[in-house]
Amino acid sequence: MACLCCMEDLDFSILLAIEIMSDYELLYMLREGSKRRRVGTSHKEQRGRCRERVGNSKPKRTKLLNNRNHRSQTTTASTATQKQNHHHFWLVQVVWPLVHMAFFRSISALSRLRSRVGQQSNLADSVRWLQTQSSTNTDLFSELKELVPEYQERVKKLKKEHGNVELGKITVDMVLGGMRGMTALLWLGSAVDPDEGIRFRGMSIPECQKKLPGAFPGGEPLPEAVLWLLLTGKIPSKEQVDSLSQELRSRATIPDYAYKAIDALPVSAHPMTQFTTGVMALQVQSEFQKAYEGGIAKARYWEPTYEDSLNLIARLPAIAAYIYRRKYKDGKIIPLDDSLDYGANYAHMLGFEDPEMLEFMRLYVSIHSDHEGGNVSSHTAHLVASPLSDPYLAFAAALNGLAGPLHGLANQEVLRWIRSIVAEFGTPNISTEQLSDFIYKTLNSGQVVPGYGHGVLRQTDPRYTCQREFALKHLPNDPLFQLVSKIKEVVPPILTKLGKVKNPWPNVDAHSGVLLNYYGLTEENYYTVLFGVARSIGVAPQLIWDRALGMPLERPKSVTLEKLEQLCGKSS
Ligand code: AMX
Repeated sequence: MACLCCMEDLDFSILLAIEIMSDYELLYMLREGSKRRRVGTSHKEQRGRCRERVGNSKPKRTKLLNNRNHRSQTTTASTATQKQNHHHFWLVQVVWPLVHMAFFRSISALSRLRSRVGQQSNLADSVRWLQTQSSTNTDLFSELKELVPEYQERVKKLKKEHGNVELGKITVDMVLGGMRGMTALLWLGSAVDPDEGIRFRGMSIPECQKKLPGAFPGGEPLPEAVLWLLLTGKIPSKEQVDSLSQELRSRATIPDYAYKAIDALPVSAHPMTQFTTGVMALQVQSEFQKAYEGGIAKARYWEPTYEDSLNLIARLPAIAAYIYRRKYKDGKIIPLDDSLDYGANYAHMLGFEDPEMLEFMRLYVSIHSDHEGGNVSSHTAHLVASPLSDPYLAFAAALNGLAGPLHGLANQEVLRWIRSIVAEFGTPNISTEQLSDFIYKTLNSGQVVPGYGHGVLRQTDPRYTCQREFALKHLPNDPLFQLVSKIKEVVPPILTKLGKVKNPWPNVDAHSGVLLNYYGLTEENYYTVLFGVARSIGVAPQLIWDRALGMPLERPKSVTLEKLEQLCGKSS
């Protein structure tokens, strides 16, 4: 422990002590592992027993020594050599491996903690980081159930002890400017930094790509893993993710009337209109609505909300795929494949089998899942759920917000705009001047450049960057990808010159279309449906937490224009 004294940060000492403690547990677990497999005890029970054993180890050892002393007094054959052998046994078999393991684990813990010194400066952050390292239940509901009381306590404490702490001031600009920069929502799953972009439970996209389980080693993060992370704040193991995949597949049965509700719309209806209709039809099966009508207690609201949320997430790909098959293909339903994960199954039900497309869908769904709480779709879901509307009602409302061209529909607009460039010049291989002229033409006709700008971000969206990396790896010579790369060079200086655009850089929607197009999903009007399926994975966890934390009906105060003028008159 001497090295701890050299450490500048007390957090490190505490965390290192936790790490070392867990080494003893680990050793006992390793030794007990084979027994556990034989008798079939749960991991959790085993962990409890390990704790007991660590706690009891000293008295047991003393007893053993006493017994040995007793034997040595009564047995004349107990020689000095036997004693030596016994000591040797303890030294080699028990003490040395413990010291050895504790030493090396301490070194590795130290280096991991040291590498975080720049990022994590307080204990709360560091402990949160440790919490994301592991979890034990393979069942998501059980995992969540353990966490709910802890989070409830944290929120209760905050309200009681710090309810009056100010988070900022509200200006006229904010009221007239779409509430930009107004911190007014609790959102557990993710946060957007203007320069760094999204972090899912504190983890950037590259970190998620590294740490979350994929379909194969080194593969893109599985959407199920993102769901687990967003809901629990913990990094799931592959075993946990596989179990969640299986659970989602088992919940994915679609009632016939949902297909019929979609069929009642003309095929020409926009895919997002068909999608919202399908979600509304699924609402008939809401567990929350049934439980509420049955008089469920407030403390248990989150449980049927969890059921609805998982059912909704599980059923969306089949509904969404049906819409695609109905509108653009032969209308035949491709059944779910029991061997595939969530993202791959969605691609499969759409009619795609190329492993690269399946992998892209995993990435696509993962990165489109969540983008903190203030964006139109997420905020809408949270708002609509606040008077206890069930997750289906809330999510259908969110989809209607996502269908706006300044939000989720931008992905369709981007590919349409890129195609119009190609149509104008007859080739995607155009000069910088030609592209520049086209961009000015768009702006001069009073339109926005789709895929550029953002309400919060002030740098290139990391969701754009990871799609670009995927494209560089798999389709570097695709002409439309090359055009997208050129657009990224030409648009920002032009938008900057306008003098009013706060963020001239590309957002998530600037890239997805060319990748989908490359893999054969060419119907751009469908793109927002993909976004919608993904968004359920970000929105649903917050709806569950909203109910678990007893979040109240949302009801901000509005102000009339006259009152605003009057207030401004007073302050000038
Ligand atoms: N092209 C042209 N003008 C743009 C622009 C763009 N890409 N982005 C912003 N502007 C303009 C705005 O229209 C506004 O003009 P106005 O004062 O004449 O009304 C001015 O610049 C200031 O806007 P801002 O503060 O920079 O942006 P915002 O927060 O009001 O809006 C957004 C953000 C995304 C709606 C806007 O950048 C935009 O319209 N982008 C194009 C559409 C798009 O890509 N949307 C997808 C966003 C990501 C997502 O939600 N999926």
